[in-house]
Amino acid sequence: MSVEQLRIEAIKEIKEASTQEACEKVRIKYLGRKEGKLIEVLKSLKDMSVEEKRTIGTAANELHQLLEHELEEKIEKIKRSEEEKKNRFDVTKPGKRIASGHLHPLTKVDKEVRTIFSSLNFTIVEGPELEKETYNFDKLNIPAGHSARDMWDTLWVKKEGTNGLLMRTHTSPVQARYMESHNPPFQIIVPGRCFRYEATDASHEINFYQIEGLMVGPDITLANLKFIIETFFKKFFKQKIEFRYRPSYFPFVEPGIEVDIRLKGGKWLEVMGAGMVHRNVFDGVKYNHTQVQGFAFGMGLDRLAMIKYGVPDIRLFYSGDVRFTKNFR
Ligand code: FA5
Repeated sequence: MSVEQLRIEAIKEIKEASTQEACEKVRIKYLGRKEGKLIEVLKSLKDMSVEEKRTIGTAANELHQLLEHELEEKIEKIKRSEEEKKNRFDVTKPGKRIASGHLHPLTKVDKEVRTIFSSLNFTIVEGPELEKETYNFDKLNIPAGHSARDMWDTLWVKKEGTNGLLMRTHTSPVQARYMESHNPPFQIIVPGRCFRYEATDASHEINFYQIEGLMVGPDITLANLKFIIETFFKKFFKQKIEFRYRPSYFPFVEPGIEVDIRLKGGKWLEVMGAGMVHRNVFDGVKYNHTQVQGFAFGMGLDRLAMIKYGVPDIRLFYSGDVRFTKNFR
């Protein structure tokens, strides 16, 4: 085969080679030291005339250089296109997950509680966090000097005779506020933030949330309280629950009770204070206590969230640590 024919053939094959391996095969076929086609041409030179040796030898050397150059270029080209392929946007690949925001677990529980009570026909009412002493205490049958004031460690903002200002220690003051401007029958819940001047621990914060409940009408009894509470907890925990009612004391209810619940396989947990509204509270808001009765309850929203999500320490909710909150997507 002439050098020229070899050139045409080899160039054609280099053009057709689409991988690095294919290029290597072409290189061995034409430039291989042992059996390469060009070596064969050089071997055959020994039987030729001096003139032929010179022209064919030179042509063979030039072809060698040419093919090496062509192969090198082709391999570079293949490498470049492989690199491009790797970097190309592949629409068939699964997408990257974009980190999106989500609600705080306490906000979730708050929303859920509101939804359940709304479905039971309760109206949602709110009241001020900075509260007058009279609403937080006096109108709830806890006059100045009453030892029951010690039940609530209070953050006072202003002490002024009996007209002090404080950060409300519970949501119960909204009971009096609402009754002063509304007539029974009604049923409300009051979700809201409360403050207590206490040492914090796994179940106590200086700032936490409560949900107050109040239902007043001509013939409301403890049986209504029991029904509403049990319906609420069953809807909230979506499982069978055991209930325990213990006598307790809060100045604004009579009788006063404490409600415990037990979830499947768990232990008894105290979840709320409750009772029948005290006649002194009705008298204070100018209701006729011979004509109306009512029940009230107050529960800790943080405690509900702790039970629901198995959170061991209330302080985690307020830590601002996203490693904690991101568990509640
Ligand atoms: C009260 O605050 C009453 N106002 C509840 C009430 C309302 C009784 C209506 C009767 C009628 P108590 O101090 O027990 O009660 O608080 C109620 C709930 O708030 C507790 O069961 C607990 O879940 C939550 N709680 C109280 N203190 C803290 C605190 N420091 N940190 C977190 N949660 C708290």
